[in-house]
Amino acid sequence: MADARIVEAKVIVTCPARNFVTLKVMTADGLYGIGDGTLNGRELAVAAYLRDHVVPCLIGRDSERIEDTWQYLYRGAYWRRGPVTMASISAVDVALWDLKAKRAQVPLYQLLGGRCRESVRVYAHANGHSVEDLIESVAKHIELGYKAIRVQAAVPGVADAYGVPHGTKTYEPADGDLPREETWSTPKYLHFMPKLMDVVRAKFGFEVALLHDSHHRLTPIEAAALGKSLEEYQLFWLEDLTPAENQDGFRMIRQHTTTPLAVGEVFNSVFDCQRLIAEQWIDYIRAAVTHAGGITHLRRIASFADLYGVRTGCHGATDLSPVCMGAALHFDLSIPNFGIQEHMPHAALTNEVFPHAYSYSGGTMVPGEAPGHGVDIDEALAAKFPYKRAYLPVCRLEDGTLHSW
Ligand code: CS2
Ligand code: MG
Repeated sequence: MADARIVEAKVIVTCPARNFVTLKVMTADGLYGIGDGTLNGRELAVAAYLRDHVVPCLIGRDSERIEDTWQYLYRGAYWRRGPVTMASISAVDVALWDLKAKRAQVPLYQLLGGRCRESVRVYAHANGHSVEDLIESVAKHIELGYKAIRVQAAVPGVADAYGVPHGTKTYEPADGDLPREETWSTPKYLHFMPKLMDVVRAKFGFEVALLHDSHHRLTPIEAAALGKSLEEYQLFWLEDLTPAENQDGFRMIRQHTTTPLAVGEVFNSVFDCQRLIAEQWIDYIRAAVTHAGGITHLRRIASFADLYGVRTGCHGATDLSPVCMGAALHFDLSIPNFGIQEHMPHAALTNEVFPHAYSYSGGTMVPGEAPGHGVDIDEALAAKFPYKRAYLPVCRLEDGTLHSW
């Protein structure tokens, strides 16, 4: 008889090219499942929350009771929501789904209702220090088979545009031992964006889907103006136009533009997007498995969004570990209202520490057929890369005012 009681849970913090927090949950019958709890720039807070407050509650619990464990950690903590809590709950939730699917010896998507599609459409990141660089980067990604591409370029006269690497390194924003300070100008950006999209569409036509991320830097009326000025370029979406703490901010954007809107990579609960979805102010919800309470809660968000014709577009930056990517692909495959999945490939070293069954080809990904979510951690290798403090940058306007990064 399988004994699914949890006997041990380990928090593994490792830095193979960047920091990751992984939870490994072991059961009495010798199986284990793993979950991602990485919160970029605040990793050790999640590690401590898990180690000091969550792990003691897991020992002896029945790992098969996923929903009950979710409720226990969410309602049972009294203090609800917040990125640290929800990333911790997610790490547990994904580890338990992994365990359940391994015990059933099926790939996770089978437990989530089976496949709704053959593969998962993904989008890549193209960027450039100049328009010419960006064009080159888009061309390279088209060659790699991507049918959907996010475009970010340096803005003339602006010291640091979001999404463009410093120097020749691959783009990885959390690169400072202390937060690097960047400088930003919204008027210059708003002036430049239609010119940029004009060049990209002239060069590549309208077949490739184009996306763009404003990274929370605009006010609602500036966002509305941007959406309107880009309508003729028929973007797949404009992302994070304005900070979404005030969900009603999106009402104004929606009144002015038909450019599709995506938001939600920093959300950690359905309550962060309840009005955005119910009022149909957005088209894509970007919440991620790791930050929005795991598969259990993300499914709830997706089901709610489906009622209002809102589709998913899960965050998939490199600060979400391969464990998150694996889990996300099973989720993407299994829900009716899937939209697109972000794909920012991990460094080779990250992939070595997290061997995985998922794969990319021709603009799509599949999670693979391995039992569970199909992602593992090589603990011996992970131990060779200790945590290294790294912060995301902060952003200031040209007059020194602190702005949203
Ligand atoms: C970005 C992220 O992928 C995206 O859309 O907004 O790269 C984001 O900046 C990082 O995940 C922050 O940790
Ligand atoms: Mg983003």
